[in-house]
Amino acid sequence: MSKKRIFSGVQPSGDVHIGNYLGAIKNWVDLQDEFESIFCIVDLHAITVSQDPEELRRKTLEVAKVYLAAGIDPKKSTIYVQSQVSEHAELAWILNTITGMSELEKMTQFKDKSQKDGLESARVGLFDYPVLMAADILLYDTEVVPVGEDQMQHIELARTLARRFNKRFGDTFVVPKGHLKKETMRVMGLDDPAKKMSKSATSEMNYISLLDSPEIVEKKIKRAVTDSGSDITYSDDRPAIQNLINIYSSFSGKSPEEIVAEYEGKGFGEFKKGLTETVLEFIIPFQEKYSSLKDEEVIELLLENAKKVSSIAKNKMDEVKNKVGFLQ
Ligand code: AQP
Repeated sequence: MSKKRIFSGVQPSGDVHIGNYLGAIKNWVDLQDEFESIFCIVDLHAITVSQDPEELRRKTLEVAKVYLAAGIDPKKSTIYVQSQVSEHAELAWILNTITGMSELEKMTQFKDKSQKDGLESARVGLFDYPVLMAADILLYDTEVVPVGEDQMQHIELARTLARRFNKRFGDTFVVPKGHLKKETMRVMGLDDPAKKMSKSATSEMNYISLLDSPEIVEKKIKRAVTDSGSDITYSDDRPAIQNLINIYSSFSGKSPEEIVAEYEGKGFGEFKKGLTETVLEFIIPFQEKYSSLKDEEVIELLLENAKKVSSIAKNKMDEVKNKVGFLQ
């Protein structure tokens, strides 16, 4: 029996942080044996907010190297760059014609991101982001999409559009399912546990980048906000320490209960020291692997893989164009 297919991606914008890793990339690594896996660097999504062209090129390569250094095995999984497969944009256009304005107006990510600089300066591309994401997923007959919780609303739209298209034009798309890892579906900001850890956060103290030096990691954890009281407990009414315990737990494999027991009677200082060591146990070898990757080899791999997935994407687009009624 052939394996089910998974698809997911990260935008080459800002610094890839431990929220992206724990919420998404780590799950991909765990799932790549069980599924046929396609992981994209979604640069078309990244330009929905302003970009510097040189920076975008550099970040695109950086994200590819992050995937590889984090454990995505290029023999098992296909990693490629979205803009190198033109069918993503082509399918997004067709899906635009079956998507309601009101469906996109409801999207939390658009509301949050457009609020940052004011609705007046938000671009149509940002508004349309979820439709492009639906195209990414549907193009490959994806069955499972492993993401963080912030993307679940977009996956719901992809499911709706797949069903709508199938109903109107006949069975064409697989209806995908989102896949969340409960404990890390929402890693919160170190400076504010009420908001998710985010690449575009105004303060660098919000996140730990996978490429932060050990000294910076230590400093950021030291400065991370904590709740009132001084003991280490795990509960919803202590969101800051709960978030730090979740991070500790995901990197160490220990349960929150084990961590709480380990730090019973000890204060935040000792806990943060343990957390720093645990995060660095991952980050240091990760960065060694990252530095050993050669740019030219990664660029070549990405180009080869784009050709490989293009044939899947092209077949699907031929089917879509035929069903929609384009002369072929
Ligand atoms: N804080 C988070 N906790 C868990 N998962 C997260 N993800 C993002 N932030 C968290 C997941 O990471 C994957 C890639 O995200 P993205 O690059 O597509 O952009 P995003 O979701 O918009 O992430 P950021 O870091 O918050 O970037 P900006 O600031 O640009 O919006 C996705 O699977 C996402 O769910």
